[in-house]
Amino acid sequence: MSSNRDLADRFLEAAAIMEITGANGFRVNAVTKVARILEDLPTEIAPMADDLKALQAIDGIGKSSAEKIKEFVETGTIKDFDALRESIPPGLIEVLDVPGLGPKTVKVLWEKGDVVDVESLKAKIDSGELEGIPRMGAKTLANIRDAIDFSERSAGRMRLGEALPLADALVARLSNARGVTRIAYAGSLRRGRETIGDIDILVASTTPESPTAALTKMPGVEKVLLSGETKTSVRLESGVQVDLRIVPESTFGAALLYFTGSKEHNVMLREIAIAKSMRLNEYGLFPDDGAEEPPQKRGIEPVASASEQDIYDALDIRFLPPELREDRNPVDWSVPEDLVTVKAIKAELHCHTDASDGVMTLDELIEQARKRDFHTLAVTDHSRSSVQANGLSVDRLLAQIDEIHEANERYEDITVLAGSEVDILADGRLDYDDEILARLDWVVASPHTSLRQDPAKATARLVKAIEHPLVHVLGHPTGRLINEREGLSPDMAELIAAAKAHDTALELNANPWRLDLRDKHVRLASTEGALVTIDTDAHRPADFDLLKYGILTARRGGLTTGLCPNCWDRERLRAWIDSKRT
Ligand code: DGT
Ligand code: CA
Ligand code: CA
Ligand code: ZN
Repeated sequence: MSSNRDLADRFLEAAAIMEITGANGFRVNAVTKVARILEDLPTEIAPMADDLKALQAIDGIGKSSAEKIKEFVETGTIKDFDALRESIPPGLIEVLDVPGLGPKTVKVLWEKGDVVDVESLKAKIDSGELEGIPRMGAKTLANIRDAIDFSERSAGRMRLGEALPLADALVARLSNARGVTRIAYAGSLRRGRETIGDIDILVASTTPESPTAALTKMPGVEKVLLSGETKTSVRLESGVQVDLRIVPESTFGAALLYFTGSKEHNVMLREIAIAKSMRLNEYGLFPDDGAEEPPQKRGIEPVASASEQDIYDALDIRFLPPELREDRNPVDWSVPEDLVTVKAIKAELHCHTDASDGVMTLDELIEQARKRDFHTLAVTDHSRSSVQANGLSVDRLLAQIDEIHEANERYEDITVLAGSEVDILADGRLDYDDEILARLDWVVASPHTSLRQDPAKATARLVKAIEHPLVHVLGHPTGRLINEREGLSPDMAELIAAAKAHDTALELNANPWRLDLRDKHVRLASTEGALVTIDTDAHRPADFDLLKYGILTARRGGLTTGLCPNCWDRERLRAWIDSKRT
C-alpha cells in the first residue's frame, strides 16, 4: 500500500534485471541505492514527487531517478523499467524470488542452461541437465532445489510482521465506516502465529452495507472474491485475502471466540459444552434442548455470548489468552498468571549502532531505550568476522567499550552495558579471544554463517557457545528467516538442557523475519526452566516496536516473566549478568 515500498520494489527489480542482462556494476549499484533510500525514507515520497528539484535534493537520487519516481507516482509505471522487463523471459523474474538465488546465478542459469522460469529450473535440476554448467556443482544445484521446495511449502502464508500492520490499518479504516460499533481482527493473526493464511476481521454494525463497501472499495483491493450480507472476502494487491464477517453486536464475544480459533480449540470448547449439557456456536453458549435446529434461530436466549470471558466463565474453565488457543490443551492445563507482556519488558539486550550495521549513533540508541523506560540497555555490535556488517576489529571494540562506559556515567536512569554480538564460527569457537570477551559486560553469541551445517555439527557448535563461561545468551539460535531460509536444525532439547545447566539464556529474537527461538522451542525452554531473553536486534529506531512480535511468540510458548531476564528489575538482571564475570 505504501508507494515508497512499491517504488523501492520496482527499483530493486530493475537493478536485478540490469545485473542479469550484464549492465555495468556501477549503474546497478546506483539503482539499488535509490531503492534503499526509498525504503528508509521516514515519510511518503508521493506528495513531493512532482517537484523534481526536491527529489534530487535527497542524497543519492539523481535526475534520472527523480524523473522515474515522478513518472511512477503520476502514471503507476516506469516505461524504462517496463522495457527492461521485456528484455528477459517473463518467468525469469520469479526465478529471482527463489531464496538464495541472486542475479548473477540467474544469469548463468538462463544463458548457459536455458532456464526461463521456476518450472524449467526444477525440471532441469531433476534431469541433471544443469550439471557441469559453470559454478553449478551438484551441491549448489541440490541447495537450489531445496530452496524451491521450501518456498513452495510456505507459499501463500504471509509473515506476521507484514500481516499485523495491514490488519491494524484495515481495522482503523473500517472502524470509521458508518454504523460500526465493534471491530476486531481474529484468526491466526490474533493468536500471533508466525505466518498467517488470511486476515479475518469481525465487525458489528447497525448498517452492515457501510463497512462492507468500505472494504470492497478500498484502494489496494485487487479483487472482490465474495460479497454477501454477512461475509465479504477480498484479495489485496499484496496477495493476501481478507475475510470480513458482519456479526450481531450482542453476540460479538461468541463470534470473536469462534473466529479466533484455532479450530482445535473450538472443538475442545464444544466438547466441554456438550459435557455440561450445553451447545456452543458462533452465536453463543446455549442450553442444549436436544432440538435439531440451531437455538439462535428459535429465539432461545444464550447462557453467555457478549464476551469471551463470559463464555469461559459459563463453561467453568479459565480464560485462555488467544496466543494459547493453538492446541487441544486439556481443560486442567494450567495457564500461567505472569505470562510476559510488552509492558513487562524493561531492558533491551541486543541492538546495533552505526559502528557496525545499525543507523543509530550510541546516543540515539540510548534515547530510544530511555523513551521506553528501560532500565538497562546492552549495545551489541557485530564482531570482526561479520565483514559485510562492518563488524568491529579488536581495536575498534576496545575503543567502543570505553565510549559506552563513558556514556553510562552520564545517565542515572539507565544502565548502558558494553556488549557484543559475537559470531559463533562454524566449529563453535567465538570470534574474539576470551581475554577480549572478559572485558565486555555482556556477550550475545550468534551463528551467522555455515547455516546449512548438518544437525549434529550444529548442535555441537551451539552447545559449545552456550557452555562458554563468558557468554550470556545464544542469539537467534537457528539463524532461520521465515519463508526465506531454513537455518540450522540443532537438537533443541540438547541446547535447552545445556542452557539450563550453564545458566545461559536462549534468545527469542523479536524481528518478525526471525522469531527465533520459535514458539514451540520457547515452550520447551519454559517447561525445562531455561532462561529466554526477548530482544529486538534493533538496527534503526522503529525496530524497537518489533518487540510485540517477540511477545506474541513468547506467550505462545507460555514464557513467564520469571524466566525472562528482560523483565527482571535492574539489580536482579545485573547480578545475573555479573555472575558470568567472576
Ligand atoms: P490461517 O488463516 O490459515 O492462518 O488460520 P486461521 O486459524 O485464521 O483459520 P481460518 O482463517 O480458516 O478461520 C478462522 C477461524 O475460524 C479458525 O481459527 C477457527 C474458525 N473456523 C473456521 N473453520 C472452522 C471449522 O470448520 N470448524 C471450527 N470449529 N472452527 C472453524
Ligand atoms: Ca485466518
Ligand atoms: Ca479466514
Ligand atoms: Zn545477528
